[in-house]
Amino acid sequence: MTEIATETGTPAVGVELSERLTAGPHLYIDGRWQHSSDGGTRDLINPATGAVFTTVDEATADDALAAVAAARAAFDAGEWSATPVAERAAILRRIADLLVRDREELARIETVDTGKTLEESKIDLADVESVLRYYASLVEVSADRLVDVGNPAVVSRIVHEPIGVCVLIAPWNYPLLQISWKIAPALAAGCTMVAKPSEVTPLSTIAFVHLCEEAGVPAGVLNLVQGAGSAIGDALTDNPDVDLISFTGGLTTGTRIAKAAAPHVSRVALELGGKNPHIVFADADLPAAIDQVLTGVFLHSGQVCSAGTRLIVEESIADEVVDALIERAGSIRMGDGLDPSSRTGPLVSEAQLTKMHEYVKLGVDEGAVLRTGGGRPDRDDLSPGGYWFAPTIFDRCDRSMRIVSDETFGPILTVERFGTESEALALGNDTEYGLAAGVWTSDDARGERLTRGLRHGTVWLNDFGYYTPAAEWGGFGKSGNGRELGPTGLAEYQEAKHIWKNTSPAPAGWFPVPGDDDATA
Ligand code: TXE
Repeated sequence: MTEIATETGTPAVGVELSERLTAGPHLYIDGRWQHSSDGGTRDLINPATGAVFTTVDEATADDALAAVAAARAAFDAGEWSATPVAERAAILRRIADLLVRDREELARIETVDTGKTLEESKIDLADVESVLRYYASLVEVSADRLVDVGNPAVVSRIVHEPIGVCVLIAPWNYPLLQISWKIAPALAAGCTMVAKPSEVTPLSTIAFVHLCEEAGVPAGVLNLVQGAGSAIGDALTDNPDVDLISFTGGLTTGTRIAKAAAPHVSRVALELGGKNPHIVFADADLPAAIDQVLTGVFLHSGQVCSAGTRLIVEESIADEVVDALIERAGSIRMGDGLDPSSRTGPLVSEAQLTKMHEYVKLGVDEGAVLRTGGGRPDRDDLSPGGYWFAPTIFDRCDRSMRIVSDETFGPILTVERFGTESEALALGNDTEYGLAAGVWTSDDARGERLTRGLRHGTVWLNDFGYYTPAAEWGGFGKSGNGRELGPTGLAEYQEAKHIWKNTSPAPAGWFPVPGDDDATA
């Protein structure tokens, strides 16, 4: 029996899942598991070791076209959208139950694929479960409404219908979590879809699609292809059969997808990351603020779209805060995610590791002061092939520096200092992104001014990083458009239709009827 092996010798996943995942096939099109049409495969690498741990099928553009065609045919057949809402909700709840059944195995898969700690993977899975249950409940409550048109004979209604065929593209930092934010509302709404996980971390999504199949999602409704965006991206996004593309990833890829979709007027929802300010005033609860600034930037080695990578701190407390952060950063226990003592793991890939080294060099060249980190941690116990990068802090930064303006997407904190509230607000808004921001102050009025003044999709006051399925998530500016989660996250997958019914039909009376006395008068 094949098991996905790790360097520690422990099987990465349980036997049941491991067999179907290692053996494949890994593409799921029109209800059939299949290999790539050209036999192509991709090796998956454990970021904690740099070693290949399994191989999956990699789709061709033809496979991607076939997946979209299957989703189109399934949608046009109309069965899924006509399935009673209660039944669709029951399937979502069944998927959630199966997820709970397999959570230990799924968590190990996510950890070996991404490098994140097992505890983080388990939290992700609990969140996936919540999202499934949230949309199952939400869709059961009709959002349709009556409109008063000022004529008692007319019944005017707004109803919501599935938008159609959706392409769901996810990144590698929260593979299953992010694709679940798309699959759950799309299924709830009655859409059909093609899911494309990141080629770097497809395994948990493959496992999840097995669970959806087991839960009774009909053939053609949920299709799965994985592969590099450069190979299959155009087939998925420049495609007249696609009604909506929901994408989470980088700004460059997001704008490319928006252009590809434009000729077809496909709806495009983008979540493109951020460069998130974390503002600390001198009157804040400092122990709490320091702890949350640390967590906000170094959790998951900073590979979080809402990571608080820009500390904007009041000058009078800046040295105290930065010194405390440096001390705490040095004590973060980094290690293999399967080791329960690890509090954070490696970066996901060699490409991300190289990117961090380049940003550190850039920061030093730009004149920022490197206070801690900046490279591989000085530890003999970390696997030599792993993608390790120490928590890094740059002090004395300013907005002219690219380490302050670019989304580094790794464990690099930059520190800017401010004197007045208006300076803090201006700095917090001085970014092309606008995904998330944090503010720490004990002054309620100031907190209210800042939370309203910051142009970001989520603002935490005296807290950082939390989200809930019932609250919208998304960004201002170049952090994207549209919203995931909450009722808006379901509306993304729906068309609003106005139905006007006259219970007492009558002529419009606008154009004169020949022979009518009034008309000839
Ligand atoms: O992302 P890409 P990458 C940011 C972060 C990171 C940078 C690049 O700054 O350093 O993006 O990461 C698919 N058509 N974020 O290169 O390319 C790709 O296969 C269709 C922020 O990994 O955006 C993957 O499934 N799809 C982010 C997905 O897009 C295409 C999380 C994301 O990959 C495609 C990750 C194409 N032409 C990175 N090209 C966040 N918002 O949380 C690629 N893809």
